[in-house]
This record gives sequence, C-alpha cells and structure tokens, in this order.
Amino acid sequence: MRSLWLRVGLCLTATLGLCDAGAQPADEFYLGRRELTLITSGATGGGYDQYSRMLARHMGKHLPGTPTIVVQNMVGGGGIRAANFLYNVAPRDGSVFGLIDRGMPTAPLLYGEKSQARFDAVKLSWIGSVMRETGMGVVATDYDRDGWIDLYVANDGSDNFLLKNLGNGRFKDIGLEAGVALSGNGDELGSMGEDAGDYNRDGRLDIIVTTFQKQLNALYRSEGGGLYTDVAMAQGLGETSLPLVKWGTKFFDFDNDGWLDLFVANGHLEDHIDKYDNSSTYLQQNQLFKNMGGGLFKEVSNQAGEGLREMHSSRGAAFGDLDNDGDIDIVVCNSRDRPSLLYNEGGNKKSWILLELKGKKNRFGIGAFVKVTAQGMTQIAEVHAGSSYVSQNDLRLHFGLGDATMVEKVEVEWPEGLKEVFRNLPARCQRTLLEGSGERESENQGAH
Ligand SMILES: [Ca+2]
Ligand SMILES: [Ca+2]
Ligand SMILES: [Ca+2]
Ligand SMILES: [Ca+2]
Repeated sequence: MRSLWLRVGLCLTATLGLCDAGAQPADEFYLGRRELTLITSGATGGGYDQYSRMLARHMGKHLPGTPTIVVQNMVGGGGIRAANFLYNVAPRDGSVFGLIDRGMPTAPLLYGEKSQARFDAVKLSWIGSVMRETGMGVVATDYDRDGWIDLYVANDGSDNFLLKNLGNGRFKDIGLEAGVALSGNGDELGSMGEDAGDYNRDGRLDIIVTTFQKQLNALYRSEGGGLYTDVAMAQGLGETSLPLVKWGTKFFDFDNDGWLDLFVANGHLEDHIDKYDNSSTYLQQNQLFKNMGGGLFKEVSNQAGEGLREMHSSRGAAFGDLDNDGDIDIVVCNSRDRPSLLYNEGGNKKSWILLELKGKKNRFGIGAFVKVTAQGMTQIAEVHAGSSYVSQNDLRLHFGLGDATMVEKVEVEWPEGLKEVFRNLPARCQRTLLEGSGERESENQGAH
C-alpha cells in the first residue's frame, strides 16, 4: 500500500448511523504524516452535531490560539443539522463574530474554539431570523471580492442563502436577488453539498450545489456584478443526475488540463426506496464530470476506473493529493459501509503545482485569494475551510497546468489584506508561500 501524505479523519460513528443509538464517538483515525488533514463523514440526521465537534476539536488542536469556528445550521423539531468547517471568516480583524447558544431550537450555531484548551460556545447575534432553515452545507467565499468573506449556505427544501458580509460583524441574505437561492426554474431545491470555483475560467468564482432526487444539480455561473445564472442543463450536468440523491462535491482538476472538473457523491437516504419508487435505489454510482474546455461538462464516470463504478450510498467527499504525486485523490464516506479511497492514477501526466499558503496569523491562509498564470493560462482559487458536504479538503491549492513547465506568476491576496506576487515557480512540485516573503503589490494593483 502506498503511503498517505495527508491524514484522513473519518466521523465513523455518524457514518454508521450509531449516533441516534447513543454510541460513544469512535471516530478520528488518522493516517499519513502531515498536519494537513482531510476529514469527511457520512452523517445525515443525528450525526451532524458530533461531526461539528470533531472538526472544531481537531482543527483547534492545529490552530492553537486562533479563533476556530464551525458553522452549524439546524432546524427545530427534527433536529436536522449540517456543518462545515470555517475559520476566521472575518479576516480583517480576526474576530469570531458569532455567538452560540446550544439551547436554541431553531437557530444556526457557531462552534467556537477560543483556545487550545477550551471549547467555547456563544450565542449568535448577527444572524437574526435569517437562517431558520435546514442548512446542509456552507462554503465561505468572497463572492464580490471586497475583502470580506461571505457565506453561501445550502438549505434542504428551501431558499439557499448568500450571506453578504457587511464588514461590521453583520450579514445580509442576498441569495434571491443574486440568483443563487432557487433553481433556474425558480424551484426550491433540496440542496446538500456545495463548492465555489471558476469552472469557465472567466476570472469569477461560480457555485455548484448538489440536490435531491428528481432535481438537477445547480451550477450558478457568476455573471459579474453579484449576479448568477443557473446553467446546469446547458453545461451538461443534466439528466443523468436526476434519479440520484447528490451530496459531496468539488470543482477540481482531475486530469490537470487546467479546466476544473466535478465529482459528485450520490446515494439515497431511504434504504428501501426501490420498494416503492422504481426510478431510484439506495446504492448509487458516484459521478465524475470532465470539463471539456470552456465549461461544458461530460460525464465520464464509466470510463474512470473501478472505483467510480462501485455502488454505495455515499455522503461526504473530501478532496486532496493524498499521495503527493500531483493529482487530486478523493475520500468518500459511504453510509453503513466502508469508506472509499479513490486514488487518481494518471492525472499527473499533465503538469501541476501545489501551493501551501502559510500566513503569519492565519496559519493555513484560509480565505486567501490566489491567481496563477502559466503559459498564458490564468486560474483563480480561494483557500476554503469546509465545503463539499460535511467535509474538510486538503488546504493546499492544486492547479492543473496542462503542458506548462513553469508558473510565471502567483498573485496572493492574503485574508488580512496584503497582496503579494511570487514569480517563476517551477511546475510539478509543491511550493510553500510565506506571507510577507513575496513581492509586494500596491493596493491599486491588486489581484482583482
Ligand atoms: Ca465579500
Ligand atoms: Ca466563472
Ligand atoms: Ca480537467
Ligand atoms: Ca494523488
């Protein structure tokens, strides 16, 4: 067996459906030798709370002395909860702007860890009644590039939120006016996992949201000016996804050609669904969509090896270069089943670079915006803490570079506002970019 470069954490008690039975957590096993960690879970229903705590506990350990928060959204009564890991989402002042009260039945939660030793919970003040929905996932992305990281929240069966960070510790939901709250047809979606990435390479981050059975995934293409259009059908994410219940996902470049592809983890919630619905099954095939260039996707699941042909009831999917060979591998948590570890064989035939950001205060550069230029091709990405569905990806940024042997320029906009350029980096290797060690850009020559 090849050695793992990254640790892998699996929230197994939740995955195996033992939370509701009151089982003690038996999760957190880690392999690999780096502090960077992939975490994923198969949680649905009762497992979210445990997953959130596991994330906060683990990440707090590795980010001592810094505010570490996990956003959790829950709905009263059914106790449905979702969580993704976020860190330092108010980057300009580093404050945790939320409060937690675990006793509130219908409010979102932030789990905060103020220090290594203390798991703290405070009550949210900024959110008001906005987030009283069944949140399934959240990605922190600065959608309008104003330096304040915003939150996109996927809700199950109701409007999704785009919470614009107003910069004063408060957020405003602009999902409906931005065009990311509903499907392209104006329908509410059973939204699950999500990610933000520039799939059509026009310099603007787009949003993918996975959805319930009989719904298309939503692919919200950014049109600029804070407006989005759902182009899932036009871009090839259409019919084949309709019978499936869709969860973990990410924009990632599996074949290193410089175009972001998509993976979607699938599996029905109900184990006897086939008894009364002959259009669906509990076990489902996961999907890989190749970006054919320009943003048009083609499903290649059946041509992508044995691992993609297996049938599971998959949930969380975490992405990272597990064996450090230049291509992105995937760990998938399957409900009531062993997890899948999907090694990418051959993605590294084309060129790549892995960028590990190290900020002065923000240790992994979470929230940083990065622009890479190689052989005339420009790509952008943000360092995200938490996206997909109940998963934490590799915090290093991976860029497929086609045939390039050199990266001419990496522009980094650090969360605290510093803009720097790193020039002439060799391809096919990992580089660590230290905040403050690059060539400084002046404010008006920023990476916008
Ligand atoms: Ca913003
Ligand atoms: Ca775009
Ligand atoms: Ca690709
Ligand atoms: Ca790999």
